[in-house]
Amino acid sequence: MMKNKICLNGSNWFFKDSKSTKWFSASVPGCIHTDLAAAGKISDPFYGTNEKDLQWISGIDWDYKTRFDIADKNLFQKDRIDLLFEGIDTFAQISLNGKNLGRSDNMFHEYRFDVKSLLKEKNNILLINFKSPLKSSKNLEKKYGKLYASNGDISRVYARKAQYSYGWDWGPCFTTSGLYKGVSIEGSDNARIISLFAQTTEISSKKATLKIDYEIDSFNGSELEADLKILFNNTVLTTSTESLKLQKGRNEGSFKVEIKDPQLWYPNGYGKQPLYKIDFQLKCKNKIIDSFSDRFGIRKIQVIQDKDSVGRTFIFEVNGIKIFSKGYNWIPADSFLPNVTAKQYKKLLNLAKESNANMMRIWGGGIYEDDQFYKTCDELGLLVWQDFMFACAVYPGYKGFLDSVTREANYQIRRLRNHPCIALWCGNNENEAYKWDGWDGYPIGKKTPDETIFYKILPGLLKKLDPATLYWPSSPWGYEKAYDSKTTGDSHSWEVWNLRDYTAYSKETGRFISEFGFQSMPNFSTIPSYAGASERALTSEVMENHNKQIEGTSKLYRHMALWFPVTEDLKEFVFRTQMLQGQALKYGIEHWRRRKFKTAGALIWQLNDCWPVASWSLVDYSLKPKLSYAYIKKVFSPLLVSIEKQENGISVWLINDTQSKAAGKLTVSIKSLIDDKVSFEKKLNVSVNANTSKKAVTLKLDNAHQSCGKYVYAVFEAQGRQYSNALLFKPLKYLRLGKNEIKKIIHKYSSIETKS
Ligand code: BMA
Repeated sequence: MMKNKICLNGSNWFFKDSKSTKWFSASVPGCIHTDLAAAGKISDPFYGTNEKDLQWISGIDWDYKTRFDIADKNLFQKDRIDLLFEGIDTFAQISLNGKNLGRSDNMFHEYRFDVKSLLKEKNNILLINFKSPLKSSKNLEKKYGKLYASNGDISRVYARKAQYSYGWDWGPCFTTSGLYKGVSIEGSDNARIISLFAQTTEISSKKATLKIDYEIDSFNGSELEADLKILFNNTVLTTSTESLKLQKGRNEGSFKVEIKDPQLWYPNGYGKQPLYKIDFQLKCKNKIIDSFSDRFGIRKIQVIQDKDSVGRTFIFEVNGIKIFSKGYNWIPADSFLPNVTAKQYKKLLNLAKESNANMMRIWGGGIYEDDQFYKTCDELGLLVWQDFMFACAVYPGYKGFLDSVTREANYQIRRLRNHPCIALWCGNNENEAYKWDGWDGYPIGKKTPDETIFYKILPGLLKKLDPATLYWPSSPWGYEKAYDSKTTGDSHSWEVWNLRDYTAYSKETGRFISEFGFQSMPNFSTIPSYAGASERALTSEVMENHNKQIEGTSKLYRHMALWFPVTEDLKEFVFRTQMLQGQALKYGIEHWRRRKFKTAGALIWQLNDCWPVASWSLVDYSLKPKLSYAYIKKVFSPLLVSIEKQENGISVWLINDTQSKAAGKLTVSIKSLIDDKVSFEKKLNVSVNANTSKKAVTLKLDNAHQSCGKYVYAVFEAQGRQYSNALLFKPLKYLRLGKNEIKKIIHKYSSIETKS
């Protein structure tokens, strides 16, 4: 009776160019670019300028096929037999045994086809004909009209497909096709569980009340038995059994469950991440016909938006504790999605956690991430700011598009809402910039065709499917000024990297900085993976192709020239850009952490890369952290001592994200980088209350103490540990030293800054 599931992923897949007759061996989950490379038909897409020569791949149609037998004869007795695709990228025509099943045009939801009348015991042929994604989106653009988009071909807005695959300012243009997730045959009797949602409605120290919502598709309207169990550490805590009188079709209902002495889930740095398990079984005459298991956490997450003298706060609060959100923006971990393994997700997210982060933002130009991503965030205590997949554009508003988005959101919200890490749903990335900031010449103030999506469809679905989690229409967004308000909502801080020196972060007073970033080179050891020996010069075509921002390389030079002598030595260039990235981000983060909770979050753009490239990432494509990562780990520390430059001296601040008061000895000294001489020293006893920041002392310093080569060094000794920080008075480029000596001093200062 139990549901049969036959997995069709595996080795028996083939692919070909639709016009040819010769098939090649393919892998599924598959992607045309990686399959072509594995078959030896193209060379490494990431190497040199190969990207430019491989654009033809997304301009033509491709076929994937598999041949399979059904060994389990019982399957044919099932009431219903479905062919299930967990993810099709993107425009495809699907047929089984020569019969057309239907089309796909959205990679963000599953596709299910009834195949009961078509399936045979032997020699089933499943064929998927992928239409060129580029031609498909351009055809839709021709039909419905040109819209607006920055990054990639503008027609991308018509494709419900990962937008970065059309090219981004950190990623190549590989507009992929393929089956990037599971494919299976599923046979069921009587009914199928569509979804289950474990929602905490009330928490006290003694008990938590849960509302468990279920949705069931009944094929024949029979009466079934439902068993629900809640487990913790493999021990059954509660069991409920009910008889369900189901109508034919979709049925909804809920259970109320109480859990005694609930163990609450906390973000990293604030407590543990206990996970409960829910088991739901549907039975017919005591035989299980379908079952569903998931994990969930008990926690209450709110975003405090109280009115204050400037506007409104924007503070995540978990189980009553105000959180300063520290973390990263996340982009897909590869241009070719099937390449990303569970190990990679774990490695990258562990690096985020190890750097004292507590939040990840899944940015809207990528994908709703793989289950592994959310499971790992649940385990590590990383809150997730989840964008819906729309970025930097004006999207269409015709009915077919809105229906597709509705199906997608319905599917994704159900898939993700049990994860305790999900902290906020956000409509899109930077789309409001068109209406409010006139991006790409869009008429300011003019209604955009996609408003129904962000102001009606998505909030409407969430109200029903995940009412306790805040829906935020866009990032950045504010009430009075919808795009990038500095007084309410979240803000993206890009003036520094694009236009100004990093000290300009001190002017940025946003309430929650959901993006800010500073570029650097990838690690020196990563460069040979894309540049041959003769190409390893900064201005070579290959190196420039591996910095996708317009004038990105020249911005690296410009920022370097503000602080260091500019070097042509590649290894040293890598070092100095990564050091500067660390210094710049540290400068911004310290400023925002000092403002705690006037500013209540700092999410760095970006944690990771999708190929080897010079970008804003902290960990490059080889999964090796950059030097800048060490800066972040230190500046994200729950207890931080921070030095702020003043007109005639300095102030030293203490920032405490822990839940207890910290008291200890503060030593502030002025040292010389050249001879290590101490020209000034002050010791004092200081303290800072739990979850606050405080200016501990202001010191006047005369000019002699502030000359080039001198730096302030502050050490706070508390809770049996030392917390140190350093600040330079003048850029090291002013030191009148030979090339090698200045290099030594730069490296020396970097190790002082990163030493924990
Ligand atoms: C942001 C993002 C991305 C972009 C990044 C760097 O605003 O939303 O679209 O890649 O800036 O320019």
